[in-house]
Amino acid sequence: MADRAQGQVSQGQTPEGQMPDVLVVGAGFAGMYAVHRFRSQGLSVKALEAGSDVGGTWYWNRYPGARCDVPSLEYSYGFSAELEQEWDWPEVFSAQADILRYANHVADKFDLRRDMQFDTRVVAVEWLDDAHRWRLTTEAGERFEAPFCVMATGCLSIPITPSVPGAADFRGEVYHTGMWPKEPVDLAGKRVGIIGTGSSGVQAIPELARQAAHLTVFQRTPVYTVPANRKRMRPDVQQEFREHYREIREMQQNNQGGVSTFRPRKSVRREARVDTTNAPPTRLLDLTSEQRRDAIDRFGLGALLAFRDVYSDARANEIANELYRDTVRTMVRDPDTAERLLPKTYGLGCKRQVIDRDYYDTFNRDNVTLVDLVETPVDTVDATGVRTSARHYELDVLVYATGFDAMTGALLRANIRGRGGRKLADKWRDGPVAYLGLQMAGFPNLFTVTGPGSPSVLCNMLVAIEQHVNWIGNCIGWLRANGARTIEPREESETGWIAHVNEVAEGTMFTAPTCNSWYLGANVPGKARIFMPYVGGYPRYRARCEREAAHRYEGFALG
Ligand code: N01
Repeated sequence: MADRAQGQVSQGQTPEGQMPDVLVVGAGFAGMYAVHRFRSQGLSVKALEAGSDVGGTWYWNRYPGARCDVPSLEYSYGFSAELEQEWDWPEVFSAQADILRYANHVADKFDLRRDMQFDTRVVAVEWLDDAHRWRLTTEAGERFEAPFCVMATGCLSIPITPSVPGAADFRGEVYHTGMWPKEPVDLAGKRVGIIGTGSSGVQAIPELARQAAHLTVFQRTPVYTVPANRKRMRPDVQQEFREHYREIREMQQNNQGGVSTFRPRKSVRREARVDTTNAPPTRLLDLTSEQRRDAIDRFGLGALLAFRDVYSDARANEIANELYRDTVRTMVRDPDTAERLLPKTYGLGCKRQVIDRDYYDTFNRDNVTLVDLVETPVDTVDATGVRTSARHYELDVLVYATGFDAMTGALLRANIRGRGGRKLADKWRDGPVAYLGLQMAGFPNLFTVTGPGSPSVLCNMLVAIEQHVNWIGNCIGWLRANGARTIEPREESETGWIAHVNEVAEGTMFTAPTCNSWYLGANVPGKARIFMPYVGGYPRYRARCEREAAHRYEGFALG
């Protein structure tokens, strides 16, 4: 290891005392699989992680109510049949604690920690032109070097806290959902305020309301949220998945969002008998208004998400938005509160769909107050609470559920410098430019897992991660076998890909003029507005990556 006092270069010693082949930044699901995959192909690897253990998103986001919106049987690694067969999920959609338990199990089973260093934040990533390798510097001053560097830093890993005047004066407890403490937070008898009503806020609000004496929700933009599936895992359903896992993983590979269409037949007989000839049409516009109402009465608000035209046709979208609003008006008892909770300035499908447990019902509780920050903006935070333009709210605890500097935040904060010392921050001044979300021209041998321009957050993340790590591992293996030392995209590959990423996003609700989402960078003041993930579908994207590998990486320059 580095001699911190003298600032000497440590070359990221592996057990054999050599410089590793690959340095990996991050030990979330991407970094964990990268360590395992690279090791299994005979590469030496070292992963550096800012947290004290594995888990990434699921390590940091421990706020009450945190859980995944992809079924756990699918939001799990597919690389080990043994792992699939031995792990039991307690719920269909798992809570954070269970997902973190799974991450720990994987780390133990594959002995991943042996090649990981925790409590180590990377603050500089620099290409050494003459030595043809990357040098990583940590906050503590340690240095690591390797010919390849893989940024497995996550898409939503840099929490943002808005700069509210006086925020530092608040004398109560302050938390961010994305950096929730490991130790239990006792909210009993306390007056809690929460700012933010995105996925994190919507999940946290019902739980905080149950625990606190009083909860004040400071809402700037109302949310579209649909009720979550809350089923316990049935052992026979899990068993049936286990019997079909190879087929399921194959289906994931061919699904737009990386989630299979597998439906248990043996264990869920009743559903299997449903007469599909009476299935609802897939276009909302094809239904009469009575049929639309009936669909919501029977299947709840989530029914609106099943109609494809809601995402592609502005008329269908507005009909769905209005149906949504009408339904919420029936769910919240106080009409003024209900009206304030209705999203009116943008449509369904613009943002990542939020899934909740008891969100609207929480506003029927006596101990919950909704504050509309558009009507009465925050003036200041002071020692005892939050002052809006209308009044002062006394608080003991203030929770920020204010989101992340998504997709690019972690990469830019790592101070990456490529050939000739060129800063990634300069290259990305007008938005991220990368080829396939995997590599950037001018930054040889640097790979990003689920980087901007790849399906990433629009895909089952575990599927997207495994595909990227496999591609990177194969690429490094191929370079070695073919005597190439470096790889980076050709500039024209990059510009062509970005044009394609923009083209497929155009005309969708994601990029509607009324839409302001973190996908577009709109949640960070000053961030370039550009749609960052690839919306053209995972199978199409995967085929493009495979074509590159099959054609000797023709879109890349080799050195
Ligand atoms: O963050 P967000 P998030 N004053 O950016 C508000 C994933 N995730 O952490 O819209 C007042 O969505 C902001 O208001 P506005 C998932 O991909 C998944 O909730 O900017 N309010 C908004 O209401 C998700 O999309 C899961 O007007 C301010 C909120 O803070 C992503 O993470 C669970 C403000 C931020 O919402 C991010 O979700 C949790 C200010 N100055 C997260 N600044 C699941 O798997 C911001 N806000 C289910």
